[in-house]
Amino acid sequence: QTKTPSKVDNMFQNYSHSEIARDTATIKNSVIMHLTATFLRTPTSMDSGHAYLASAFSVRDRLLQRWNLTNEFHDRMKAKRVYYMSLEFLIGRTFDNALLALDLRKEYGQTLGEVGFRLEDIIDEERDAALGNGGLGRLAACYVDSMACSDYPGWGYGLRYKYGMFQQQILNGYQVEVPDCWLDSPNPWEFPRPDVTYPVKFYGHLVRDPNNDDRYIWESNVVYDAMAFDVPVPGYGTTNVGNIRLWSCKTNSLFDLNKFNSGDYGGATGGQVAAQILTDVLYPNDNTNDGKELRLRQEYLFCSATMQDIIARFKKTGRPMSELPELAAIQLNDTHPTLGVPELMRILLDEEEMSWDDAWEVTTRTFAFTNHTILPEAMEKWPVPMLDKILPRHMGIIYKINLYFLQAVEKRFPGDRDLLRRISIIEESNPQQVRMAFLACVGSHKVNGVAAIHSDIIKQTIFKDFVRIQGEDKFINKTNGVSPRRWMNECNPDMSDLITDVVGDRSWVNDLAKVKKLEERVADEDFRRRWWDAKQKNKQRLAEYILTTTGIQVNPNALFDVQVKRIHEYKRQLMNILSVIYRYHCLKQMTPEVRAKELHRVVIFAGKAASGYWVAKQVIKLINAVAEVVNADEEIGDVLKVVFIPDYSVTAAEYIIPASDISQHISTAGTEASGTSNMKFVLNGGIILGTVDGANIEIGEEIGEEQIFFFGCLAHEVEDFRHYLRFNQPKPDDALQTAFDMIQRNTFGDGAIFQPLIDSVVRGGDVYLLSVDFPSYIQAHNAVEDAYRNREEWITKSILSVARMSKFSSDRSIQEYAEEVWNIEPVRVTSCSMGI
Ligand code: F55
Repeated sequence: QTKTPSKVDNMFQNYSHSEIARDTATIKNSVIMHLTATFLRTPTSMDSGHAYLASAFSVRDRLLQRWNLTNEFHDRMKAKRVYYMSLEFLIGRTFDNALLALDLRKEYGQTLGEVGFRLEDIIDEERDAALGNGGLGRLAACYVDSMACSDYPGWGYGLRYKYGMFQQQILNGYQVEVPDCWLDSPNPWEFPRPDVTYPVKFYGHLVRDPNNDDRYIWESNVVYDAMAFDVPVPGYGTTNVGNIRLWSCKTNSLFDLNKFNSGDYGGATGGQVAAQILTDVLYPNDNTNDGKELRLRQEYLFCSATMQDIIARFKKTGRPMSELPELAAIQLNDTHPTLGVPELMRILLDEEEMSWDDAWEVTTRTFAFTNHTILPEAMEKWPVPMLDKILPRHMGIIYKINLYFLQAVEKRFPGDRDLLRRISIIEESNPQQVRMAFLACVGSHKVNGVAAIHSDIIKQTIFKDFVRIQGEDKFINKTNGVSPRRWMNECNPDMSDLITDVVGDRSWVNDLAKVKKLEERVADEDFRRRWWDAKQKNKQRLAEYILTTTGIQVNPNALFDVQVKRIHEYKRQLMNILSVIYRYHCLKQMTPEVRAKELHRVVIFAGKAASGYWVAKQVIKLINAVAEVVNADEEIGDVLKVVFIPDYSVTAAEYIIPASDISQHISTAGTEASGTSNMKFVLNGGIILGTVDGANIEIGEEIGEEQIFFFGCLAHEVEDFRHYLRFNQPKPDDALQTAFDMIQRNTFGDGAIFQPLIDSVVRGGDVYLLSVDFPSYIQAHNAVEDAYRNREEWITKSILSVARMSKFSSDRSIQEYAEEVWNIEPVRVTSCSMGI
């Protein structure tokens, strides 16, 4: 029985007009309700774990109300949607974020206080949703946050990994990986949607449609089901709630009745167990592609379920398929979701029975593609035989896309065989490989890099021929950004309160241009003092965090010098620790009197190495070996401490970033596409020591060169240096040689285990140019020290930096994508404009 529309509208009107309850009595009731009815506890038997869960479920109820309102509203408005397809969403925690977005932090703090808990402790009970590796995954999370806050109708699509990014333990100085069983406890922030489930086929064979040359029937009996879980994304200061739809995998032959009837109860559900594997685990590689077949199947499950869902949602509008690009824009977060392109083609050709040309037009107008790296080892390529076996229909479609593309190019550039070989989507290697970046490029109407320098580089390197063929306008820059909600307001409450005082209200959180006003206060003595004190308090908080996670005691009055990011050779943590070794050497040479006058410094590292990346793991071991010797050296005392904080995560970053004085972003020029933590550090009043690379360059342009410490060779010089070093021994300067000598003389334990690291510089061609940049790196460190000693100058730098950083809000990035790539507009959700 269906209800009459008028009755539905009446119900909905009542529902949508009832704003969420904010009085503490109602909140307390709902927390107690969840405690008793959802978790079978009583107020007397409540521990902080259950206090968190009950509070979180009560916040979730309030979010749900707005979630429904938002989606119903967008449906009714037939708003154009953007779908951000990403294999990774590095969300972190949600509870505090939701409290701030809904403006309920005070109320929940009070309610929890009344039952004997501190809000900060309850917040600490939540586990991170770590469904990503690093920058790329966190960017996706910031972008969905910005879409929600700026009222853009946008959803993220991703995978619900049972095991997220592994947890890192440090044992005997080495990284040990521990599985991240984040779903072992109830997850208040996901809504299972068993009704939103799609079948996804693998393997099998093709049957040609005798009446339609473009159409095939794909027969397969390996079918998985992808079931949706929705993760709401609360918009700050708006009714709008975004969504991340994550797919979880199971078989669709739920139950094998024959096996069950023959008494094989285990076998009857065996299919389900096997199928789980597809969404079981996140691949823990950043910037490397190891080409595993399971990963390819993971990517396809994701793309197929997402494309089926997007089309099902589009069909509800009743518009013809040819109008898909008017109502949907799809962004590919790197090449990982590129199978979405042939999958959309397959659906349009085989199921919607469109012609090839019409289907291709719809596809290319719908997709756009973001490139995040040019490191050769990160480029996705799949062997043709593997793709052909797992996805025979898609392989056929890719061949045809390539054929038509090459034919068009041949027409415009007749006889240029080498051009065709270079741009072919199929690499003529043995076996042949599908170049996913080229497929993504050909299947999209826009291709972008993630910082100005990176967007230039990709136009001159991997997409050079494509720029000539498809035109300059297709290749654009969209400099990354970060969410001021999480990366200022949430993680740095004291600095945020100060900014709020200056701006007059908290509206800067959604409109970062307003922080410009800080410049007016740069000479205000009282303000400057409070600015310094806020940083000191954050350093105190980090010192406590370091003590509990490592047992190392650090002095909060020392300079905090931070490098936290994935461990990778191109990011050059090795260069950093070698400079620490050299500093240690210099300090040891000094008389106690001279040494006592040195600037005190805490060098902080954190970051995970991919499990199979041996060199990166040795770097972690070296850092810990140096830390052990230096920290135990009584002569050195507080003048130098070295800390490796284990298990870097979004939550750890929220402690670390607000506490930094100087942070290091020291990749070899031209290798870090953008970086996003560089933005976070400066937005929290920290100063950058960095190379002329990625977004460092634009940060310098915005805040002024006096506010940033640059060093090292430039991107256009790298090729010549590398060429030179291929044929000539590198020449370490005295400082670098001293550091090598100390390692080899077993100052930090058995030096032999670190010889491969030294060899990567002196014998391996020094691909990342440590020997080239080391002298200017040491000089830059000295400049930092001089500047920090002049406290007043330092405070000025810090305030001016934050004031001039508004470009790096992800709200700006998202607005640019919306206007220049997606062609969508904000839709403000209001219950009165529901027209009911
Ligand atoms: C993950 C999986 C694969 Cl197969 C390849 C790469 C990655 C990954 O994590 N990449 C990544 O994080 N790239 C980073 O993207 C950031 C956001 O654009 C950039 O700021 C950063 O420079 C880049 O390295």
